[in-house]
Amino acid sequence: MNELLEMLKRAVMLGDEEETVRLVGEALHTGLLPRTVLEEAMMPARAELGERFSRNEAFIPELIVAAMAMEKGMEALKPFLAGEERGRGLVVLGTVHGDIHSIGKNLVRMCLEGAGFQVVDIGEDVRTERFVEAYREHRPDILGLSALLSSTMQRMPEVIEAVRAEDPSAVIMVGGAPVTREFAERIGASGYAPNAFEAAVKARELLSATD
Ligand code: B1M
Repeated sequence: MNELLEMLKRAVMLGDEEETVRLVGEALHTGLLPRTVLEEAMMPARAELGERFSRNEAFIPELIVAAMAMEKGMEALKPFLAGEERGRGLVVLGTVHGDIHSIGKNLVRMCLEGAGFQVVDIGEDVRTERFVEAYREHRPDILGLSALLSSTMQRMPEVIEAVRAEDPSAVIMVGGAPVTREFAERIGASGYAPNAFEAAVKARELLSATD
């Protein structure tokens, strides 16, 4: 890998926001394409950290500081990304009613943005009617529902039913610690992802399936 990209990847993984922004600028200045910076430094940083997390070699605070550095890097990169990279698809994302956990949902948002999706984050403790309203307003390619409590995940089927009453072909992805693939299938979600990195992979898959 290009030495600069390697340094950028390391800066993201260490959560060094200042160095991340500086290296994004330097990489672009040396003529590297924004997409190369994204796909060969920033996304691999997140992927590697995600793998370390799965192996219990990295922990939540590291994921959070890396996600923050990633966000700063994305801010610096976004103006240079062509429409193609930003326009992979639109996702409306929120945590269901009664649930104020935001960290996982925010990581999902960052990973989706990192993968080129435009994301409208409608926040936490989002009532079913608000999901329907946001769906109507934005007509997203994917609606993303997050839940961290075994009690609040029971809201997901209600949201799916209400949104599908609005648009029977709505593509809805669900996730969050207590949510399982089996649960997602049972409630009729279009897709499920166990973590933020997989959410971006799944979102791409869902969109290529509807092309
Ligand atoms: Co809460 N909490 N909490 N909490 N909290 C848990 C979730 C819990 C497991 C702790 C425990 O008991 N061991 C437990 C839930 C038990 C259950 O129901 N199964 C719990 C509880 C009980 C509660 C309260 C009820 C406590 C109380 O008041 N008695 C209360 C509920 C408040 C409410 O929501 N109404 C509560 C409150 C809080 C805080 C406010 C203090 C704080 C939230 C701060 C915030 O988010 N702004 C908090 C926290 C931090 C946690 C723990 C410690 C960490 C959660 C987290 O951020 N994980 C958690 C215990 C734990 O996990 N060790 C716990 C890190 C994050 C990166 O992972 O959120 O799983 P996660 O997200 C992942 C994946 O799930 C996935 O990708 C993410 C990134 O890889 N994912 C998706 C998430 N959404 C997705 C959507 C997708 C796809 C993938 O597609 C759309």
